[in-house]
Amino acid sequence: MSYNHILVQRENKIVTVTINRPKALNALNKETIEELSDAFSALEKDENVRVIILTGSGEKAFVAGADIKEFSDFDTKQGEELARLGQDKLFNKVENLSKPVIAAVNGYALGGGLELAMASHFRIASDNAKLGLPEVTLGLIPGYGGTQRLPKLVGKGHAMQAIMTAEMFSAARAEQIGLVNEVVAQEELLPRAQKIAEKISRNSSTAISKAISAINQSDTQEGFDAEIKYFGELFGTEDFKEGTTAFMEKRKPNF
Ligand code: DAK
Repeated sequence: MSYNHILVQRENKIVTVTINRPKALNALNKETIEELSDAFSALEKDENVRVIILTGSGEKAFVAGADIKEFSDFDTKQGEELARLGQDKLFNKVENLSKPVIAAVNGYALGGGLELAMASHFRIASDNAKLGLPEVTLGLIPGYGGTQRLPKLVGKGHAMQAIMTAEMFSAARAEQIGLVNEVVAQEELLPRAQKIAEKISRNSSTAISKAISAINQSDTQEGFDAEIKYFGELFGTEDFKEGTTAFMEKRKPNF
């Protein structure tokens, strides 16, 4: 499928998905959400893809939120329907993807943009990034999982303050409270993301997919059961044989 609002670029087994509406600071309109949903489904199925980097086009924004011009005349029903559809089609899909998704936050990550970064498996940011959930300034609350994912990442107190004040975090502050893992200079952002992705891609993709699923259940009792089940299952995989054999033969594994 060809896309109007996103770019999908491949380098070996690492794919970079770039949200490409720089004139609107990469705001997420319905079509962009559909395209991202389609691209993530295709990448999930593609056996030649190991890791996905998600970023925004230009030097100013990762994603400056949901497209305000598009939802400004929605009513109650449309709001709820679209929040549910967006969460299922994109945000939950990204979070539960069996392949790692790294958000490379290259500027503003606001509202739906920060929610998309938070749905990704982890985040690194450029030093000019600004992150926040300004929905209450529009008379809304975060509608793409922000009230649920932000407290898990930064704790309830920081999440309450961020959502109530609608203030933006600097990249340094975001790193301090655990919202992003690392901050680098803007020109270093994609090379750094690529380097992390390469490191991940040398490990067992089967094991990584189980780890993602287990970690995603980490705040439930089922998480412990899932870990036990996956752990057992992995003993029956080719990757387990290759990993342990390589260790014994004092060589690097070839997954
Ligand atoms: N939507 C649409 N256009 C946007 C946009 C957005 N979120 N953010 C920026 N733009 C557009 C601007 O309108 C401007 O377009 P033109 O006027 O040139 O046509 C262009 O991008 C450049 O923006 P600025 O001229 O404003 O650039 P500045 O550097 O001066 O300011 C800024 C950058 C990021 C501080 C500012 O653009 C800004 O405050 N943007 C809005 C941030 C924001 O409030 N984002 C929305 C958060 S709320 C829903 C589910 C979820 C949500 C909504 C509904 N349903 C299920 C229905 C989520 C809502 C949110 O994300």
